[in-house]
Amino acid sequence: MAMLSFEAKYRVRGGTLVGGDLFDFWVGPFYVGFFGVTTIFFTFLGTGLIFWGASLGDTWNIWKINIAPPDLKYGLGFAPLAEGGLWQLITICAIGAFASWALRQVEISRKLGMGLHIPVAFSFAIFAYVSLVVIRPLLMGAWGHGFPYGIFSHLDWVSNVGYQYLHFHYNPAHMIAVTFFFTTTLALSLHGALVLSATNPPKGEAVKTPEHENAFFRDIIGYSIGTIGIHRLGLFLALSAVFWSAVCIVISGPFWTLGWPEWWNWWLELPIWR
Ligand code: UQ2
Repeated sequence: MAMLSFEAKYRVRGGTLVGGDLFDFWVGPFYVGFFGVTTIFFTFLGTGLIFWGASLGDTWNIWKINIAPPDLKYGLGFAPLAEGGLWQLITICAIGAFASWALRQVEISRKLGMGLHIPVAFSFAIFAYVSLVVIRPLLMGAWGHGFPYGIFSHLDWVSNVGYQYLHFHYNPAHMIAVTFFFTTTLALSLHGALVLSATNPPKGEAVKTPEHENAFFRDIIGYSIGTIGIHRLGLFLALSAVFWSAVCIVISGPFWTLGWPEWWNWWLELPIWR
């Protein structure tokens, strides 16, 4: 079946979480749904607020535009629009848009009778963002602990917060996150290379099968994880990288205020040395 007729066949009513049939329609190739409407709403409002915030700054240089969170003195209250209030509204719009997008993924997955792996995976990315601009600021008692919205400014924020803990690479959760990021690239490069090598035989030869893929890895390391297994592993590695990234920043401040190198003193203080 050609893909276009396949899509027409599965462009079916139902699977909505909210709104019943009311928003159950498509605009061109795009499914709308209640959460399509809310995604558009939050995206346009949030983008408009970003332009408003940028217009209050002193540059239109794309790299240098900055919309900062409120000063720490505002604590967990609302700040005046020009003093971080816009940042707060933009944050609400961002979370509204991201959550709407995830729920639109849920509706489409339900329509197609698929698992919810895609929205679950995307929710880890949302969790990473929310841990930076909501969870950690809440735990530290001020919205001012969120990161600023700007290309260079958010890089400066990451560097400054890192140095506040002397050497972030000594943060054990950061170590785990980095290891998962690197392992993710290893797994994807193995997988991408394996699939392309099997599907690109010498001219005139038939495309190779998963049996060839299994045989390659059994020959070289004595183990093949399998064609579904590699995708389960990839999802696990990628989500673990995001999860431990969120953990590593949420514990910095709320649960550990010294330099991260000092955290390792527990090792030197073990009674085995006495
Ligand atoms: C594999 C397999 C695939 C793959 C890959 C492997 C046929 C097409 C890449 C090999 C992967 C292994 C052995 C796991 C490596 C472990 C880590 C932590 C990187 O066996 O099945 O399917 O793409």
